[in-house]
Amino acid sequence: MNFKEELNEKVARIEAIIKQYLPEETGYQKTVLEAMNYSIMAGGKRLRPMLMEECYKLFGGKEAVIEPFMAALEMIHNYSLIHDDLPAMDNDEYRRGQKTTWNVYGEGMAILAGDGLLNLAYETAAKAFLLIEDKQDYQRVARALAILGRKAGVYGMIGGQTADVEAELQDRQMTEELLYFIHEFKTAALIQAAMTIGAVLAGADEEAISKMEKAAYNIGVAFQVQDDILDVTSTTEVLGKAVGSDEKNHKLTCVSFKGLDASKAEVDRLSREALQLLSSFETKNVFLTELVESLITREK
Ligand code: GRG
Repeated sequence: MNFKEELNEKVARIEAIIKQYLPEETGYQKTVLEAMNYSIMAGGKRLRPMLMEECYKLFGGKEAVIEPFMAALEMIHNYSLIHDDLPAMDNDEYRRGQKTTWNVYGEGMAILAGDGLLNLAYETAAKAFLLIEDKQDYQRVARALAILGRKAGVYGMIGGQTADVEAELQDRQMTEELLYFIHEFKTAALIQAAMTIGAVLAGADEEAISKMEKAAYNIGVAFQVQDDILDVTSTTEVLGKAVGSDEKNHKLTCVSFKGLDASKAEVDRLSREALQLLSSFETKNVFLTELVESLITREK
């Protein structure tokens, strides 16, 4: 099987896992449940759960305990996209080639759908406790839950989004430090959650976990810089969302700060460093390496 076929197979498997944890659309709250399912099943690369599972496998993980965490992280990612698309934030009407959640269900329902997915994420991740028996595994699951909360919260994604929103509203002078703070916290934090949770649940040692956190930082920042690049070089058809939205929203990005060529070089440098870190582990995961390589040249 080549990389592309393997990737498609893994996406289908991840979607089947996520579906197991999604709500039934019944009851007086049916509309919000529909909006939650609409958002999470509207496509997407499933990059975060994929990285999580591949890191888990790299350190010898073989159990189902990883699955609720994979679903939970994708729920958190999708809640952040629903809220980010709202008129009060980026005011985007299309994502993944489909109408955004607020554009279909209205703003109030989209806020609630995001909140619903965020809560469901922790309810889902907590189900990992029901899949284990050893005391050692309980400690790993507890640590993984704490990582999820921290990296998704004010010391992670929400913190990065806060700095981003303020930089935009106040036309704050962008410095390299602020740019990297935003990229690290807004984007790399969830990638770090994915990769370190995989390592923690598989029982990797402390040195390997912190090396994985560093590799994930590089992958996450490179991913965001590539996102900045695609916003100016791609098309709405390929991306499935409006291009040029960073300029429209007065966002200072790596491209506006350093220029296109320097941004491309940055994606390459950060990714190569991440690949070096991954190759320094005793065990190998060829698919994980190929996945990181594919992100350097990703077109959407
Ligand atoms: C609103 C709390 C809150 C947070 C928003 C993640 C985020 C912070 C905003 C989303 C917009 C954005 C540009 C985020 C940076 C990370 C990023 C490039 C997200 C898109 O991730 P993909 O490409 O999405 O993995 P798919 O559609 O493939 O799932």
